[in-house]
Amino acid sequence: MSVALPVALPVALPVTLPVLYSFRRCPYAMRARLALLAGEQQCELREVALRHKPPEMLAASPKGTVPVLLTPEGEVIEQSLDVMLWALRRNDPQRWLQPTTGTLDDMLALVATCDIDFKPQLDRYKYPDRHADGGEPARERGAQWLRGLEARLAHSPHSPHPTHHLMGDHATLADAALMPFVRQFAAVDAAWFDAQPWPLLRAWLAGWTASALFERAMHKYAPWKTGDAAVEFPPT
Ligand SMILES: N[C@@H](CCC(=O)N[C@@H](CS)C(=O)NCC(=O)O)C(=O)O
Repeated sequence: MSVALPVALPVALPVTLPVLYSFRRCPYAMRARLALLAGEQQCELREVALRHKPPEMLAASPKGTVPVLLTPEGEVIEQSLDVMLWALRRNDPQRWLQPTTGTLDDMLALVATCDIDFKPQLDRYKYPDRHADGGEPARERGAQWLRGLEARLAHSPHSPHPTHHLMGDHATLADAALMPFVRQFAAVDAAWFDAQPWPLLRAWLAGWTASALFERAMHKYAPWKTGDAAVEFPPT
């Protein structure tokens, strides 16, 4: 007599997604979301209102800035650049970590100049009342750095497509990491920015802001609160 053995039925395991605390308009969070998109990493996105940071976020990352990524393994990644690297080291189909001009270290050094040198000038230019050396002097110091980007774009190999990138013949982490900050700088006084002799930088910025990738990165989410159903990023 044959005995029917119990058959193990496939069970759909609950998938624990990484959790991304994000703020739509934050340039650091934008760069993180761009890299999560490029790396095709699905997350649960929790939109943060900066005036009402969720206690869950502050418990995980008391410094209280976005973005913060909590991995299913329990890792807390609390710097935007580290979120980018986390996503792209898992999956990098567009070779964002493989510049064809310079190395990954050169790329990280360029991002550091954005965060350390350029961002303070952007803040001073954007909010002149909050800084003694704000306004036009800050704009000029920021412009100095932007001239460097224009020169980089001028030297980038761009055939067969007439598109220029910061670190070689394709877009990389550097372009995505810097773009949200250049975008903010350009928006402070668009007429002034458009009058500068930076055709390549303008085209680079326009290309990024018109891209489908950026549109997906800027999807709108309602602020998250405890108990809300999970919403996914990228949006489905
Ligand atoms: N070094 C951080 C900076 C992040 C940051 O400063 N984010 C801003 C928003 S754009 C923030 O969360 N500020 C806290 C606040 O405004 O309370 C990173 O790269 O992630």
